[in-house]
Amino acid sequence: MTITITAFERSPDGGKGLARDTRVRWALEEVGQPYQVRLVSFRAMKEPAHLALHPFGQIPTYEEGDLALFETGAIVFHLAQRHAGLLPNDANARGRAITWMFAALNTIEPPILELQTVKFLERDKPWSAERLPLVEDRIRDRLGQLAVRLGDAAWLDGAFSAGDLLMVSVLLRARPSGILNAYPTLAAYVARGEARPAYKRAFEAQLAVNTREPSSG
Ligand SMILES: N[C@@H](CCC(=O)N[C@@H](CS)C(=O)NCC(=O)O)C(=O)O
Repeated sequence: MTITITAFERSPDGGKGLARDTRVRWALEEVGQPYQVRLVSFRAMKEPAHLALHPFGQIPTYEEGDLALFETGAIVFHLAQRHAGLLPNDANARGRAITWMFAALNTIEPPILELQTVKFLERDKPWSAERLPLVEDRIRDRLGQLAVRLGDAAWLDGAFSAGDLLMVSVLLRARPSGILNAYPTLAAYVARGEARPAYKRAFEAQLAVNTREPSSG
């Protein structure tokens, strides 16, 4: 069955791989599933056809036959459940890998997103300069704790899993701020994720979209 995901027609990051279709592309590459991409403009994302797939008018979405999903955590989990390569077979190890998926999205990603909000959406507010260090400290607290848990291991719990895929994806969004560099083991962990052939294919695919010449038609 053909898998179709949606992605930005032009990502605001210009192809740095920070838009969330990259993590879905990465998961698809890890499990060896071919996929098609439907590119959507910001305007189209808010129109009824896209809202029927994604109630919040965002990307990415995932369609496979009569199944339509949104939320990257759900999409990655769906792929990991159906295909080998992203979740261990042992029930307890699987539970722990799923725990890391939630930790990435529920515990690590929120303060990182908050930083983007402060920097880009709230920078003209009079309280923005005061709020910035507070949000940065919240990120540092979490990254410090995560670095302690990772220790000198390659991945968070044994073999690479969907938990690592989401954690690396989330940490990548903190890299532009420079905060990640203060945690060399986490920076190395992210680099290990980026070195995976499946990540490279996913990154190149989204880059190709974002660096192509605009069509004249
Ligand atoms: N929690 C959602 C977040 C989706 C999301 O924020 N998508 C961004 C792109 S990375 C988006 O579509 N932004 C445009 C908008 O919200 O209008 C997920 O993980 O899928």
